[in-house]
This record gives sequence, C-alpha cells and structure tokens, in this order.
Amino acid sequence: MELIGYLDSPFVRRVAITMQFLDIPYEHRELSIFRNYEEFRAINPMVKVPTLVLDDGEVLIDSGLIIDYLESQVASRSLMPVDKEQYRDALQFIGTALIVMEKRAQLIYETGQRPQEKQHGPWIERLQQQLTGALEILESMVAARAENGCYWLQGDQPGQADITAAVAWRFIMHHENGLIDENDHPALVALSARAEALAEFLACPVT
Ligand SMILES: N[C@@H](CCC(=O)N[C@@H](CS)C(=O)NCC(=O)O)C(=O)O
Repeated sequence: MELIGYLDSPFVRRVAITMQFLDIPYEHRELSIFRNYEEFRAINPMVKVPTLVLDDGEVLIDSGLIIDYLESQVASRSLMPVDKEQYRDALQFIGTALIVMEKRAQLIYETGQRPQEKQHGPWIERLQQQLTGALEILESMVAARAENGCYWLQGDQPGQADITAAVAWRFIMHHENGLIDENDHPALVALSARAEALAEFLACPVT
C-alpha cells in the first residue's frame, strides 16, 4: 500500500497517523500536488492528496473514506468510539477539525496560488471568518472535555477525534499568519502537545 502526499497536508497526516495507530504497514511517497503535478496526474488524474494506492493498483481518495476503508477492510478495528453518543460527539470533533483544515488550505491557495491582483478581498475575509469560527468552536469543545478531567477527548486512549483535532491545530501553527493567537486556544495547545509527543505522531512529522 502506498500513501501519496506530503505530511504538511493535514489530510495526509491524519491518514498516516491513523495507519500508525492501526499498525498498518505502508510505503510513503512524497509527491507534491504542485511541483509533481504531471507525475501525480499519471497516478491519479484528480491530483488530490491523500491518495492511497492499494496493492492491486486501486486508487483511493479522501482522508475520511480512506480511513473508513482501512478500519473496515484492513485493520478490522476502529479509532472511533463504540458508544452511540460518543460516536456522534466524535463526528462533531472531526467535522469541525476538518473545516479548520479546509478553510486554512483554501486560504493558502487563495493567497499563494492566485496572483495578488486577482485576489478577492471579501472572499479572503470570509475564509478567515470561517476559519476563526471553526477554531473557536473546536477550542470550546476541547476545553469542555479538559474541564471534565478528560486526558483524551473520548476516554483513556487517543481516538480519531484526538488525531484530527491535534493534526488540525499543528497545521494551523505550521502556517501561522498572525491571525490565530495561541493564547486564545489553550485547550488545543495542550491537546496538541500531548498528541505530538506520541510515537504515532512522531513517526509522521510535518515536513
Ligand atoms: N476532503 C479531502 C480534502 C483533501 C484536500 O483538499 N487535499 C488538498 C491538499 S491539503 C488537495 O489535494 N489539494 C489539491 C486540489 O484540491 O487541487 C480529504 O479529506 O482528503
């Protein structure tokens, strides 16, 4: 199995870390969606990361769908909680963290790929508002767990909610642009510090 994409993509990183937690062996291939566009296109014409190439040549896309496949078809175990209410909560953590990733990535494209004279101020402002809004919600959800004395978001062991929230925060810090203040997000800072110290996270450094 080959996981394609740099770990500076939070979507790639959450898949890589999940594979570490699930003990799934894989090759990691660092191809850039920009610098290696043609090479990437030959493997996956959609040029999206993460791309997972299975041993039979099948190409899977989308971090959530890849994780679903890995858990249900490869590992036969899941990093999602079993309890119904906890499962729904996990979806809320993950969904919010994914919006954080998505909006920050859109901002990077909008300001990094589009020539300055073609950038649209109101669109950038909207993306920034969506990003800060999602981060505020995520911070308050994580803080509520910490106030209840939870070390991890959903129990004694880190799960998919912890992975995705921590990866989202690391991505934000990696691309810090003065918009986000660490002091406003103490619960995410603390969760990130705990998660990034785990062997599974250390095996997948942001490059
Ligand atoms: N929903 C997707 C989002 C993946 C995504 O947007 N990846 C970005 C890199 S961070 C990408 O492939 N960008 C290239 C493009 O959209 O053309 C997932 O969870 O995997």
